[in-house]
Amino acid sequence: MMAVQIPSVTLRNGYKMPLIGLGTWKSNPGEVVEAVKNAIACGYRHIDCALVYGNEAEVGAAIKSKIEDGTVKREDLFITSKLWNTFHSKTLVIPSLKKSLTDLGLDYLDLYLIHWPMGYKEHCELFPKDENDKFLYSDVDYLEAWAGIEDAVDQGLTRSIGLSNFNKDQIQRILDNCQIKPVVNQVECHPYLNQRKLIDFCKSRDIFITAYSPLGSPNRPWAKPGDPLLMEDPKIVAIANKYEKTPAHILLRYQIQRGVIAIPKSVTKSRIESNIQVFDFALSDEDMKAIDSFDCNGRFLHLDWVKDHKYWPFDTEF
Ligand code: NAP
Ligand code: SBI
Repeated sequence: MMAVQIPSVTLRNGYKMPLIGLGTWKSNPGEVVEAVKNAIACGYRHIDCALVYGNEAEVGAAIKSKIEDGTVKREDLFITSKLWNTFHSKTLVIPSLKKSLTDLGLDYLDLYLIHWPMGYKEHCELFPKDENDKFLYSDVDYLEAWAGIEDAVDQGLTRSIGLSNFNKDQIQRILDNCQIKPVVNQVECHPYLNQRKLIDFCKSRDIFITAYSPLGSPNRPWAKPGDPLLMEDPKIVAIANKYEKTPAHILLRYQIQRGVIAIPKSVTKSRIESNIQVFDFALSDEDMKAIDSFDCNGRFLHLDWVKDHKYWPFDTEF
């Protein structure tokens, strides 16, 4: 098997970020080691991680193994992690980042993101809730978390920093108050929620969009029978048949062709290998426009169970 060469974008600080990365949310510790090893073997160089996924130690073991067997060097890889919502206080940022580094077995990250603008109650479990199962919040301002994350750059713990799940007003507030600008905003993005306006806003500010749930996150824990399945949408299937590709290929090609980085998750060897077979064909302008037209504000990760948090990001147009 020939490893695929995955193209990169160049971030505002000169570092390169591969256009496709492996997602790791819901990848069980018992399956993610093989998944990451298989991914690196077939050409992935970008892995999307987070402390809250509970599997960074296993991702780290796989990275170590592929460095030790000579497949890659550390500097060939682009490793992202994310600051969880219970660690937004400035004093908690660096210790939390160091926990991710220790688990991943790394001495620096390529990219560290604020996972969500909302803070949750600190010094608790990762999902602090009261006796009625209602989330407990902190009102720590995400600007404080950003200041902590900037210190991490100064200390050499991460090369780049960015945001996740921030709306345009929250991004602008960061830009108006920062010392170091974010290079990326990672958000849900696929044909049902194509994020055209947020992409244009970010592009004008030199911020790349990373598309999470690019395949529609069919295994999200709250999926219900009868919910729409993006990969089975007849309009996507028809385009896939026309190009003799799979629906996943069409969804991933759509993103990279519009300059958006995509991080499909899989623990299945054949799908991990297949999901990077998107650099040998192009969608026509008409098909790109057709896919654009499937937008229906179809958000799968709305987190409306925390919609009364003052920083819940989804109460604006974009
Ligand atoms: P996704 O990548 O859209 O979908 C993953 C699902 O699709 C898995 O069930 C996977 O199954 C299946 N799949 C993968 N390739 C396939 C193919 N070629 N054909 C058919 N099925 C396929 O969903 P996601 O995990 O929500 O999003 C991707 C990544 O984005 C996450 O893993 C995480 O790293 C990141 N993310 C970030 C945030 C954030 O708040 N920043 C939120 C959500 C996600 P198998 O694994 O069983 O193969
Ligand atoms: C988790 F580890 C647990 C729940 C959960 O729900 C929202 C989406 C999310 C997240 O915050 N980032 C993800 O990749 N998935 C998540 C993660």
